[in-house]
Amino acid sequence: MRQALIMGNWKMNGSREEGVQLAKALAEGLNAGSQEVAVCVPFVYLSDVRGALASSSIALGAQNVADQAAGAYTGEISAAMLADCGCKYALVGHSERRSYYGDTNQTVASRFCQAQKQNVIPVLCVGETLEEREQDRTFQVVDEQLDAVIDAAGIEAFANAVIAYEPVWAIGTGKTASDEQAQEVHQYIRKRIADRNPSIAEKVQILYGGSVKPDNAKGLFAMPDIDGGLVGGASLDAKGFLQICHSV
Ligand code: G2H
Repeated sequence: MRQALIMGNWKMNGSREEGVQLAKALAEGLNAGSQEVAVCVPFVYLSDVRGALASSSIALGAQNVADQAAGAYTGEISAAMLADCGCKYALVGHSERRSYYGDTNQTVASRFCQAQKQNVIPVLCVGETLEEREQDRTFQVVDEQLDAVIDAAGIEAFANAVIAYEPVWAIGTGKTASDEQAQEVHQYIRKRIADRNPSIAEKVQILYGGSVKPDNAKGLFAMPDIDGGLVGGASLDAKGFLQICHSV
C-alpha cells in the first residue's frame, strides 16, 4: 500500500509573512491521517516556513535544485543547501522550468541525481503539452522524460523518488485531466518502471498535478495509480488546500 502524498507548490507567490501564516494555518488545520503533506516554498522563505511548521508533520520542499554540487554557479541553490534548510523534497523538471528556463531532460536528470546525493527526495515532473497530446505523442514524451533519469540514475533511484505527472495543458489553466485520462498515463508510467523493476514500480508514488482543486481531488485520488497530488494555485488558500489534503 502506497502512502498518499499531497504537495503544495507555491510557485513564485506570497510574501514572507503570507508564507508563514499559510504554513501555520496548515499546521493547525491538518487532521491526523494516513497521508503525508508537504509544501514547496520559494527558496528565500524556506527557513521561515520551516520554523512555522516545526511542530507539525508537514514536510518542506523546494521548487528546484541546482544540477551541480557546488562552486561558481551564480544564482543557483545546491542540494546540500536545501538539505541544510530542512528540505525533504525538491521538485525537478517542473514544466515551467522546462518551458521558460531551458531545462532539458539531461539537466533534469542531473538535478535529480544531485538531490539524491544529499538525501533530498527528488519529485520528477513529467508531462506532455497540448500539441504533443494532439499529435498522440503523450507516451513518447513521458518515456523520454523518464528514460533520461533512469539512464542517469538507474532504476533503483526510483526507490527513493517521487514522480509527478503534470499534463502541461492542465497547469494553471483550470482544465483538469479527467480521472480516467490521468489514470491512463499514471498506469503507463508505473508499467514503464515495472518493466525494469516491478517491486520499485509497486512502491513509487506517482502524483497528479494540473489544476487540482477541492472539487476534483477526490475523484483523481480515488484512481488506483494516482497516489496524491502536486497542487499549485489551490495550495495558496489554506482552507482549500486542507480540503484537498483531506480528500485522500
Ligand atoms: C502544476 C500545478 C502544480 P496548478 O504546475 O505544480 O499547478 O495546480 O496551478 O495547475
